[in-house]
Formats: sequence, structure tokens, C-alpha cells
Amino acid sequence: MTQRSGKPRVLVVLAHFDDSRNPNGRPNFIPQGVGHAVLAGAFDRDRVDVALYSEFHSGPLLDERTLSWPDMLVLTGVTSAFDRMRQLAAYVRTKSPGCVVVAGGPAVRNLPLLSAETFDYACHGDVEELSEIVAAVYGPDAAAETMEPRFDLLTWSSPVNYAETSRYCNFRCSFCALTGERRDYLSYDLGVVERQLRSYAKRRIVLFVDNNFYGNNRAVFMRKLDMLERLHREGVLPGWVALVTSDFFAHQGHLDRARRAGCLGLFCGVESFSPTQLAAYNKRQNLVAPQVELIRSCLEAGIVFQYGLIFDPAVRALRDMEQELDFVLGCSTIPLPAFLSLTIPLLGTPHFDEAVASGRFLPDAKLRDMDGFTLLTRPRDGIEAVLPFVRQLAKIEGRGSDVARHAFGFWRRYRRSLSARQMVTLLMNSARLCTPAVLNGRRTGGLQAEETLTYVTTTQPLGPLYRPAFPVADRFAGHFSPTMITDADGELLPTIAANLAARRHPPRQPAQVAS
Ligand code: B12
Ligand code: SF4
Repeated sequence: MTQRSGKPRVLVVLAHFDDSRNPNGRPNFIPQGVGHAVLAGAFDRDRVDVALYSEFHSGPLLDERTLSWPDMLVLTGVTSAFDRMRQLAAYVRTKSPGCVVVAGGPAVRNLPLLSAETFDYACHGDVEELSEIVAAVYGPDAAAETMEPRFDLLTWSSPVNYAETSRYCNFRCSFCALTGERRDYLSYDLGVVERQLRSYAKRRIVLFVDNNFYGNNRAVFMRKLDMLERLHREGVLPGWVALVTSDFFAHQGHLDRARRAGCLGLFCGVESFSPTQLAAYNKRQNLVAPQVELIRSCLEAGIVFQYGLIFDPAVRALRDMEQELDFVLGCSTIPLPAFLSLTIPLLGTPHFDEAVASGRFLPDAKLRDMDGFTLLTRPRDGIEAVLPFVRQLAKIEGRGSDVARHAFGFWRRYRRSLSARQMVTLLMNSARLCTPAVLNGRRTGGLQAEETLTYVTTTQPLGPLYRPAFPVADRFAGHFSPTMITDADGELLPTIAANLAARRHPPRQPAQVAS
């Protein structure tokens, strides 16, 4: 037992590096990550004091009092946040000696050896694995009998309620982190989902953060819609938004059924309008029907359609990518994308393996730069030529009149099928592409000279978080060095190769790190 007095104190942190080095977090961004709230459900409410912190929402956690507080630190975050998890581990071990550090998520799963060296418990399982650790560290009574998300502990109030009805995905797109993780799609028990939807203190629109809300079993999906329709009629569920895969749209009638069940919007991974590129991504589910038609039918059914586009300059010609952007800006049948990003060679994915095999990785590539905005691979048309396009993904420059023309055409076309609120949501998205600083906290100017972003991993500055905010013990100095993917020649580093090779057999026992 590591508690100092009274109840054990547990801090659950969603670790995050902002790609634009914005130090203030993005409180207005939707969706927020909810992993920390879900993990907090592992602890018994009466026997353990639990606090949550999201660096994505609130900015980097640097407050020394908060870092001195916990007996246990639990960390989650996307792949690029791994170094941030190491930094936070160094801070709490300095400020709260003896604090147990538990970490999980995609980076930990892909870097089992590095993670075992760094954290006391490096988790490769799902959130439920935390219950076993709680029981092992504090005894079985400290673990909750049933694990339910602790949204009540969020330090912020959200305009939407979050929920999940499934885990993972039945598709295997070449760039997706889930393909690298090779886990099976799993639907939750509908009774559990219903209980969660009824439990919210405030009736708000629910955002289902499932990777694939539709799933691989149509009968189960129809039962889910029945349940949502019932809750919608009862007034428990004012409306909902979910992430679906393109095969959802293949069935006539799904849109009307979803609308009746209270669906207000759907997000779908369009990724590209180029059939060749979709085939290269192994995203064949997007080839079953013309994508523009599918989007039109969704909007005409009164459901907002949102999507992202991803670009891979390593294999696509610059002209081709520019034409795709021109097409989207000129086509008022479809909304503008909710986000534009590079195709990331995320650790462990087929896309990563291809980049290694074809020697595409740039020299000195860093894990921290797997953020969708920094070039990690050699562009086919050369870095200098492609850079203006890459910068544009963060903020579309000089296309204000195209965006305004698009917005007007879109409004005219769909003003009868979409409500005023739905229309505003979509038009705000368009504005976000041009003015990200104002609308979602992305930092676009005013950086100090040393922090000027190059958008190329070899030269991209690490940013201020890689300098300890307060002195840490010498043995933790290494926690502030970046995790490198390639060497100065662009070759994969043996440490990364060894970690990826060890994924199937991660170290069984947690390494006990001296603190
Ligand atoms: C909200 C969200 C965001 C938020 C917050 C992300 C965050 N830090 O949580 C924001 C907007 C920041 C975001 C950004 C991006 N995201 Co995102 N996002 C999501 C989303 C919709 C929900 C995340 C969530 O809260 N899930 C619920 C929690 C409970 O599950 P989980 O985090 O998946 O964790 C599971 C396991 O990893 C494990 N686990 C995780 N942590 C821990 C800790 C412990 C101790 C244990 C035991 C287990 C454990 O348990 C869970 C399963 O039970 C997911 C899709 C999804 N449904 O997960 C995508 C997802 C995480 N995002 C993804 C992507 C690709 C991105 C972007 C790269 C997009 C882009 N191209 O720009 C950027 C990354 C930007 C950057 N700086 O790196 C990928 C994976 C990313 C990755 N591995 O790096 C996902 C899975 C979507 C997908 N299918 O492609 N995203
Ligand atoms: S459909 Fe989406 S979640 Fe599923 S593998 Fe493809 S990108 Fe990943």
C-alpha cells in the first residue's frame, strides 16, 4: 500500500501534446477525450479519492500542488502523447515519491519494452485492466464492483453528454491505429448503455464516440436504434450524434430509422474522394457507393454529415491533392470537411510498415510528431514544394471567398432539410478551417522565434514542454528526451523495432521503477 494517510489519492490524466503548441487547452473543441473519466470508474467511490485532469481540455498539467497530491497516477492518451506521459511520470515521482504510475492506451501497447521501463504498470488490456491493478495495489475493496464512467468528476461542464456503445472496429484500414492493435469489434450490452444514457444529470445531446457505431451485426444495430428511439420518445435522449462507417449508408431506410431514433448528425471517415487512394488505404467500404451521393442523401434526410480528409504526400502528387481540395471547396452538395490532416504512419499500422519498408521516413522522425500536421515521410514531390499545402491543412489561407461561396450554396441547397441549429453547426465547421485559432484554440501566430513550427519532423521544434517546468531528479532527465523513430539517415531505430516485435508478448510483470 502506498497511501500516506486516509484514503488513497488517485489522479487520472488524459495526457496530450497540442500540435500547435497552444498552452491553454481546447475547452471548446468537440469531441473531447473521455478515457480518463472511464478509467476513474475502476475505483470505489467511497474508499478512494479520485481527481481527473484532461490536458487536451485544460492545457499542460504543470501545477506543482496537483502533481504532489496523488498516491497513484493513471495515464491515458493518443500515440503522440507517449512522451508527455513520461514527463508526467517524472513530475509526480519527484513531487510525490512512491506514487504508483499506471499507463495504457495505443502508445503503451505498441511500445511494451519502453513502457515497462518507464511506468510501474504498463497496461496492454482494456480499461477494465485497471480494476485488477487497483485491487493489487490497494486491496479488492478499493476497486468498484461495476465499472461505470465518472463523468461527474469532470472538471468542466460539457455542452454534450458522451457515451460509447462499442469498442474497436471490424474494418482494417491501412493507416488506422486500430488495425495495428488487431482487436475484435465488440458491442456493449444494450442494458448497460441504456442505464448510462438514463444516468446523466442533465438531458443533453449525446455524442457516441464509438469508432464504428454501426458495427458488424445489423440485427444488433436495429435493436440499438429501437432502444434509442424509445429513449428519444420518452424525452430522456433529446438527440444524438455518432461515428459510422460508410457501409451504414448502403441500406435504404437506415437514415430514416436513425432520424426517427433522434439522430441529428453522423460523422464518417471519408478520408479521400479518390478511389485509387481509398483502395490503397484498404478502405473498400467507402467504394460501395459514390460518396457525394451518400452525403447528399444523409443531408436530405435531415441529418448533419461531418467527415475528415487525410492526405498522403508520400504517394500522392501535389497537384492531385490540391485538386481534391479545390473539388471540395467548389462542391456545395457536400459540407466542407470537419478536419484536414496528413495520413499518419502510426506505430504498428500497415501504413507504418510500408513507410519503413520503402525507406520513406524522414531523418530524426519523432513519435511526438505523429499528430497529423507534421510531415514524417518524404513527399513524392519534394518537401519544399509540398510544405505550403501541408501548412494549409492546419489553416486554409487565402480561400475565404471560396469558403463563403461554398457556405452560401450549401445553405441554399439544404435550408429546408436541416434545422437552423444543424446548419449553424456545419457552417461553423467551415469557418473553423479558416480561423482555427478563434474557434478551436489552435495556435496560429505569436510563437516565439525558437518555437516557429517547420511542419517537418526532422526540424520541428519540440516546444517548451520538453524542458522540465521545475527541477526533477537526475534519474528522470531522460523522461524529457523525445522518443525517436528514425536515426539521422531515416533508418528505423532498433529500439522501436524491438518494441514493435515484442508487442505479441509484452513483459508480463510490471517493472517496478525506483522512485
Ligand atoms: C475524442 C477523440 C480525440 C480527442 C481526444 C483524444 C484523447 N487523447 O483521448 C482529440 C480531438 C484530441 C483527438 C485527436 C486525434 N485523434 Co482521436 N479520437 C477520439 C475518439 C473519438 C474518442 C477517444 C476516447 O475518449 N475513447 C474512449 C476511451 C475509453 O477509449 P480509448 O481511448 O480508445 O482507450 C482504449 C484503449 O486504448 C485502452 N486504454 C487507453 N488508455 C488506457 C489507460 C489504462 C490505464 C488502461 C488500463 C487502458 C487504457 O482502453 C480503452 C478500451 O477499453 C477516438 C475513437 C474512440 N472511440 O476511441 C479517436 C481516436 C483515439 N483518435 C484517433 C486519431 C487518429 C486522432 C488524430 C491523430 C486525428 C488526426 N488525424 O488529426 C488526432 C491526434 C492529434 C495529436 N495531437 O496527436 C485514432 C487513434 C489515434 C492514435 N492511436 O494516436 C482513434 C482511435 C480514432 C480512429 N479510429 O482512428 N481524438
Ligand atoms: S473504419 Fe475507421 S475505425 Fe475502422 S479501421 Fe477504418 S479508420 Fe479505423
